[in-house]
Amino acid sequence: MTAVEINFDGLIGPTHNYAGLSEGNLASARNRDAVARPRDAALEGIAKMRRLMAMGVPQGVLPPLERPPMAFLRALGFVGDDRAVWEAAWRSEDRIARNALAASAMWAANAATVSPSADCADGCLHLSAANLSTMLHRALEGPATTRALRRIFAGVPFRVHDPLPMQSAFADEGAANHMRLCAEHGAPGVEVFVYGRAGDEHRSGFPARQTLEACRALARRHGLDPARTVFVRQSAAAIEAGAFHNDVVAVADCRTLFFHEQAFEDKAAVLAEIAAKARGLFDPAFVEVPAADVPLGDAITSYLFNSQLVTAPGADRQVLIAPREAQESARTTGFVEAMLAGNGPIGAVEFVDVRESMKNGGGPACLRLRVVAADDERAAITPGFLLDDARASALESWVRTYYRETLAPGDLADPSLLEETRAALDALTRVLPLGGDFYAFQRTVS
Ligand code: SUG
Repeated sequence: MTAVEINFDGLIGPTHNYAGLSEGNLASARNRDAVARPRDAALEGIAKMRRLMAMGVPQGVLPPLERPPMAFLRALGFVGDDRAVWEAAWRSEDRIARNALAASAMWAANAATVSPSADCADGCLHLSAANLSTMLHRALEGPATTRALRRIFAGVPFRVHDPLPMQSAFADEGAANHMRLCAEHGAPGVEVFVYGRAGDEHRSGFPARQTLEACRALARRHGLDPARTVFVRQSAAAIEAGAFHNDVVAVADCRTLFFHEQAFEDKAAVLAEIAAKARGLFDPAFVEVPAADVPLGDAITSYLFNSQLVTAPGADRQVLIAPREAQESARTTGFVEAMLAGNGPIGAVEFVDVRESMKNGGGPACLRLRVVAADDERAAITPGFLLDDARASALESWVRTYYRETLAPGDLADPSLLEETRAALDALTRVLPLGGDFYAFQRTVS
């Protein structure tokens, strides 16, 4: 069956700012309290979507979530009208208020884990929204993300699952810790789940945000065949060096796994298991980046692996869509030049500018959720969430109308930001087919 890979990018929301919320994410810590540029951020994101469309790769969009989520603040005992709730939250719990304002739903690779129908026992395309339970600001995303996914994937061929239970034993960060290898998108694949800890394990150091139990539960829900499913432990060294998700040190597409030598705890066992489970389906192509060429620290600063690895229609070698920052590291560029000059599966690198997202630890790959859809499934996606030139232009003019140019820490408590954000999101529900009741503020009268 023919199938295409569609990248659904998170549209960067109007409250994009740098709050230093993610322990273990070095960029987020480094840029804490920097002045953010929400308008540039959103336009950079749309420009990246346009680049992919120009390569012939279909592109979709996920809406930003409502920030702050008022129900969360009210559950913490803040009362009054929305303005009073917001002001009271800032007066007594400013860190909680900053968590409530995060535009982190932009990182769509953490929205869900997706298994194409070719891998699932019931022949449906399964999506499990992530619970993102490790970080407070991200733990607020799951229910609204599920709602968005149900609007987009509303048809018969789809199964959208709620996030896993919020307990630490089931910590799940979605597709950022999931890879799929296959002969071609529509063929059965080998799904690789990467975890940082067991559910009951207490590690020291930076948090491991994905558990083995969560991975197993996702595989069960999706009806994956154990003969084509691999569970891999991420190396502790990678987590300690700042790889808070697997997609900071590895990326896969079709037959190719592009990874850092120190990405996995037991590399030899991982490669052997993938090769064994792929037997009869395809020959995997392992492209390993040795630590001697690109030390882990350089890989994480340059974000080389947080690239989109793309098989473009008609191209004979794959393209890596890398962040501009990868050009700034001599060791990374040295490796990339040598790789392109060889005759491996990756034949080109294109650099994109997503600097505003990068400063919070989100590269090109973080901004997209990949959905492999067979022809009938693609046709069943709610029209209007797939981009064409006209809709991309409509989103750009929406951003130019509603977004602030800059957002500094001192601007965040301003209740007019709350009102502006609502006006923006309300207008968005007329650009994307979200309906007039998608956001909570549209459903409640305060
Ligand atoms: O979860 N940053 C995000 C970046 C997510 C990147 N995603 C992937 N690797 N797939 C995170 O750490 C920082 C927000 C702040 O500090 O304001 C943040 O949430």
